[in-house]
Amino acid sequence: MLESQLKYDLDQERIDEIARMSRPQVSVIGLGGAGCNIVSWIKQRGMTGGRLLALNTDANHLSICKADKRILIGEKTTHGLGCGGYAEKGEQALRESLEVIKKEIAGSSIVFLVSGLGGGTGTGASCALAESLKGTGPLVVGVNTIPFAIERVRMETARSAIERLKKACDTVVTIDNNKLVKVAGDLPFQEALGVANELVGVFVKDITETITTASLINLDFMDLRAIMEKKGIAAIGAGWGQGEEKVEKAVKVALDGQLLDINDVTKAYGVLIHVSGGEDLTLDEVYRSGEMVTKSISPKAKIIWGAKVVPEMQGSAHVFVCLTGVESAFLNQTQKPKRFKLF
Ligand SMILES: Nc1nc2c(ncn2[C@@H]2O[C@H](COP(=O)(O)OP(=O)(O)OP(=O)(O)O)[C@@H](O)[C@H]2O)c(=O)[nH]1
Ligand SMILES: [Mg+2]
Repeated sequence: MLESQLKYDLDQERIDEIARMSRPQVSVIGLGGAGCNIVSWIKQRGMTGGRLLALNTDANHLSICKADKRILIGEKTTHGLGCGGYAEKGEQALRESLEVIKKEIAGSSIVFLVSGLGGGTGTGASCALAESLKGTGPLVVGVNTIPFAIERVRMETARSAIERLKKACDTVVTIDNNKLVKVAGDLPFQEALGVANELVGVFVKDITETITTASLINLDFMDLRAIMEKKGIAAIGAGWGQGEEKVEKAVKVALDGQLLDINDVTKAYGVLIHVSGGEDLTLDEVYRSGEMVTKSISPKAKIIWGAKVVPEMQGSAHVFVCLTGVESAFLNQTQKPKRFKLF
């Protein structure tokens, strides 16, 4: 009797141990000003199951950043002063600090590289880090914002960075700041940036938590890998709904293309749907959201789900969809941005 009890206890311990060992390790790295702001947003909200790193060449900005670990990169290259919009400098700074970064993220199963494209540090360092991580083991997911149209010259910098990231990362999720601002309404610039940071922050936080902790529906890391590994560009959409049919309403908004940086959703290879809602959220509602997506996209697309209950969200639902293997509308814009005429 005692012996069998002992064996039972050992088996239980072994299950817990294997569960601990097999839990994917997630590193979320914010690079440059925007990337660090997004990491700070996540840190302030709290995230379980992943590690938050903030990397910048700008010591001042880094000092007000919130993260599990902050790293001043390229001290010799930039002396803590930032890159002033020069992506080559950002790249050089990253190379200078590469070994330190690699040690910090050793053993990760998934690495998110979060940055706002168009400047120096985030653009150059994201490209260089993605290239040096390629083929080394972890699933590398770039999460990048596209500059505002008013930042004309930065658009070209961003475009060539996306081309590079597309080759180096498994998936590059592009989020257009211009569309975000439209969705957010008539907000002052700083507040509009806050909305952008929140959307990107929620996306990274929800994926991380659903693959590392128990939730209503857990996303399996291997499923995530299947839709994101070597898939090129991805786009995300988000929607909110309330009352009856809240999930359906949220899915409709998420797919209506206001935010998605793609021209043709039917070409998506894979879809990740994440639903958050109050304790009234039912599994049926969540599965129905999948059916809606299948109808709007393509019956051939591979769909994976994650869902979690947030007690404060009673009566409402938040849905994000991530469409992988798509073509970026931004990248396909052939016309060059118009230049300012000075005289
Ligand atoms: N979503 C979001 N985008 C931002 C934010 N700050 C800047 N951006 C966008 O990101 C681009 C890059 O800006 P930063 O991240 O500040 O630049 P950086 O990478 O620090 O580059 P350097 O300062 O030149 O070293 C900008 O052109 C904006 O389009 C932010 O807080 N949130
Ligand atoms: Mg900066």
